[in-house]
Amino acid sequence: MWGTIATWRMAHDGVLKASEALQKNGTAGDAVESLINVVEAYPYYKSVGYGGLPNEEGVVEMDAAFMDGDTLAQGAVGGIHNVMHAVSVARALSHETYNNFRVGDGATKYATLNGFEMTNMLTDRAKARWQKRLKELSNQSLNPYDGHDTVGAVTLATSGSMAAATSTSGLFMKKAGRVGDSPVSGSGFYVDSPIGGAAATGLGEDIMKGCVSYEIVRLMGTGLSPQAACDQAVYDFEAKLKRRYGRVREISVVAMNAQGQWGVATNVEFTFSVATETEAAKILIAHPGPD
Ligand code: SD4
Repeated sequence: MWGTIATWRMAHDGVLKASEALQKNGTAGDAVESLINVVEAYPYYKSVGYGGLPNEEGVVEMDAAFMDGDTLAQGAVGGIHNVMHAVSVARALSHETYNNFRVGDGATKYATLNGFEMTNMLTDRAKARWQKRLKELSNQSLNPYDGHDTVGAVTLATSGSMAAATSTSGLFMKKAGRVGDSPVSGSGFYVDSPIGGAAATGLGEDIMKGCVSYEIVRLMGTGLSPQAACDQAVYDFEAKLKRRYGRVREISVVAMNAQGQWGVATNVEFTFSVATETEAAKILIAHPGPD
């Protein structure tokens, strides 16, 4: 069995590409990296890679991660800049013995030294939106939370190996150096080949309070289906956060298990893309679950 699932409609072309590779017995790691690379390179997605919206200083800072579900090896970057494919840098870091999670200038330096494609990630379109927002902000208070989405994906190869990865430019108008859940193990992503994998999107500051992706994989490991694990992880956590913290923002998750079954849960309207050996690639909409 092979399969892949990824957050948001923007992942669909990447899901198609990954599906082709997985059908031909491609590896889970190559498939998930190529899926995310497609999204990173597309200039009109405002929240990932090239064309991603900048922080409040006008700099595009990206977070990304890669995890190999066989070895549990992980690599991640936080606040990296001027790099076309942050997830590929994260994957390269996953092969290192030490220094697997690098941030800011250190992450960018690693990418430069290791021959990754460097480019100014701020497109004219993204710059114009930033300038417009700066003008609006001189009259009103800053809400950095409009305009953010992460591409997060899980892949299952015919060999039974699994991988997970994420990439995002984070919150529009975030503070310089702010890092969200996407590169943080167990929060934005997690995968364990004999069990399954999960990825999250939404407000990182909230997702990190619950290590939501790890929790989904843990629940699948107790025998829950991906759907039951997603429901329990998201809705129990959402209720807890409301009780204990007073409010909760966007949280959406996707998961796939080692059998290619999948699940999603969300507290906002949420699109995702999925394909498996038995289901043609499609974009679906998930609606908020129990309050
Ligand atoms: C972050 N989780 O940086 C990311 C952004 C996101 O839907 O996924 N928004 O907090």
